[in-house]
Amino acid sequence: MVKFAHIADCHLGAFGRNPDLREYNLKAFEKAIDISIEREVDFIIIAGDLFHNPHPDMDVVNRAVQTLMRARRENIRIYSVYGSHDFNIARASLIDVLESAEVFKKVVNYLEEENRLVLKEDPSGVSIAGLSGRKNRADVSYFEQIDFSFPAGDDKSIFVFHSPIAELKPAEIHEERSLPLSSLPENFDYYAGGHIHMKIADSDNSIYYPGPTFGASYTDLVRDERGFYLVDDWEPEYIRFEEPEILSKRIDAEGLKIEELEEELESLLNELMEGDILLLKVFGRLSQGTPSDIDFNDIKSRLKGKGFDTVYLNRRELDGEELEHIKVKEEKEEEIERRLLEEQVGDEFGQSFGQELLKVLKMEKKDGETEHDYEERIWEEVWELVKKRDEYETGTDEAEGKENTEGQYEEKEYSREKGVGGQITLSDFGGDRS
Ligand SMILES: [Mn+2]
Repeated sequence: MVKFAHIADCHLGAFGRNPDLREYNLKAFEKAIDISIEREVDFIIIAGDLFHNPHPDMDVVNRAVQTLMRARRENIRIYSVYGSHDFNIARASLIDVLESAEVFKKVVNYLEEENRLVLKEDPSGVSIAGLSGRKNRADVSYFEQIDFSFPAGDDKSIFVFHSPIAELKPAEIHEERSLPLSSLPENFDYYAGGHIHMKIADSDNSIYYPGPTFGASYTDLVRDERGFYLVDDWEPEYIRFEEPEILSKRIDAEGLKIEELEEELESLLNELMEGDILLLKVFGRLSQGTPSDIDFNDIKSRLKGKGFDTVYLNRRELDGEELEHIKVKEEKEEEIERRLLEEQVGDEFGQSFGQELLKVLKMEKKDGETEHDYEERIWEEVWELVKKRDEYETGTDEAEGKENTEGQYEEKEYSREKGVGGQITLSDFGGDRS
């Protein structure tokens, strides 16, 4: 009897600006692997987005490899596809490096001449095939192009993918970005999904999404399910992580005067609260005063003093009545930029996005670099930043009950040329690039 773990959307390296959340995220992944080892699985499937970006920090890589190698030393095989985050169209991603080092095997194995996917056979006798995800409509058309008529066999089989399925997806994901159920290859015994950051189980069709092990955004953290699937003799069991305990608070500041918002915050500070992580969302338009009249750093540290490991403040949707006058003191250029961003941009992510964007835009042309190459380089860097930001601005905040049109899975139409002559090639899609 075969036993395997189905993990997805670990996003290792996420929350780069919040060391506590970054650590929680890494720990959750380690826990998933360690539980898989304890439960003596034959193999582990990682259905994309193992890393938060294609070239993560080396300390994150080191933690991930140490963890994966614990499983490898117990002779547990690991199979993966690219997600939308850990894939880079232009350069090899860390996923490629880990495959080369035989930490795991990619199960995207496509024969271009024959236009078909090849199954990889695990020593347990289970055959595995997969397709990687892309932040792009390309993956939809890809599924339509590939011949999925696998040679019939008696082996049990698993199909790994990193895309939303139209019939199963949450409402905020656009229909046209999703695959119709009918586009999945038939007759697999288990469909191991990734990309959707919530647990979805369609037992009729044997399609499962475990959702993230921890999450990579505020919206992910507001959702209360984190974990992975452990599949024993083809029966999926959801392993839910009860820890860390995440508490979510919201303050509607619509129409409040600044003093009234301060009172609200004070009364929150007097509330009895327990947990490891506090998520605080303050939103709405003040009728008088501006958000920067409030010392949010002080509020955060006082909330933290109530026993939380970390306080994650989201005030992107908090607006003031009038714009402030910008005061410029005698300070260095960088300090002015940093201060203005802190004053004008509500959240830490936006502030660091602004800083990084300014840094990129100030990059100088290298010696010998052509104008064209220089522009390309700047564009690539900006593109990477924008992708990160779009991913951060995640989908509908359910508790809020209103549509957020900037859905996590919605992509803007970027006029990027794809592949040769604009054609989408398999290497665009994450196949073997050799
Ligand atoms: Mn993801």
